Amino acid sequence: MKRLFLAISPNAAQLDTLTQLQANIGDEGRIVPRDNLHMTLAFLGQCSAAQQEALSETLARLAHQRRLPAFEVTLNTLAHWDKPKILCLKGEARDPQLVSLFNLCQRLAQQLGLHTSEHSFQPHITLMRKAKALPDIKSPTLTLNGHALHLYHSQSSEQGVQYEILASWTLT
Ligand code: 2AM
Repeated sequence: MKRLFLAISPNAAQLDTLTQLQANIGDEGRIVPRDNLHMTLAFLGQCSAAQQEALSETLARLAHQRRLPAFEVTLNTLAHWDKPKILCLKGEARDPQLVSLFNLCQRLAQQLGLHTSEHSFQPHITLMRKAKALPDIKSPTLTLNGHALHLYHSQSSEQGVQYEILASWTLT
């Protein structure tokens, strides 16, 4: 079994902006390493090889049929979420193509008997975990262009959790 999730990766310039922001949010928590920064569309939980294969086949077919929508989303609000104790840069899902991609990912997860989101969709990138409070600093504005959907494997290692991209599909 592998712990998997579907997510979007910021580009290099956006990663620079995010790491700069991280440098200003203090040290009362665990900074998410640059390589781990992502915007989740579906956390799938523990997946069997068969579930992973079925998911990958379906996404490959949909990508080939150009049925995975590209999108834009603006993240511009720094938020502290009490329950998961994270600090994130968040935005609103205004682009119907993003809403439709989110719904598609959730539907696939449900069809495969995987974990589905218990919350309404709030696009965000987690910057810090075990965060205690919201720092009083100005949020940058980040516009993500979703051009590719990635399947990530979340692995615990001695250096902490590491995310490996197992597969990617083009959004159109
Ligand atoms: P996040 O996007 O708010 O950081 C991999 O664990 C990713 O899936 C994380 O980035 C995490 O949250 C997201 N995720 C969503 N729901 C989760 C859950 N129930 N358990 C663990 N991670 C979850």
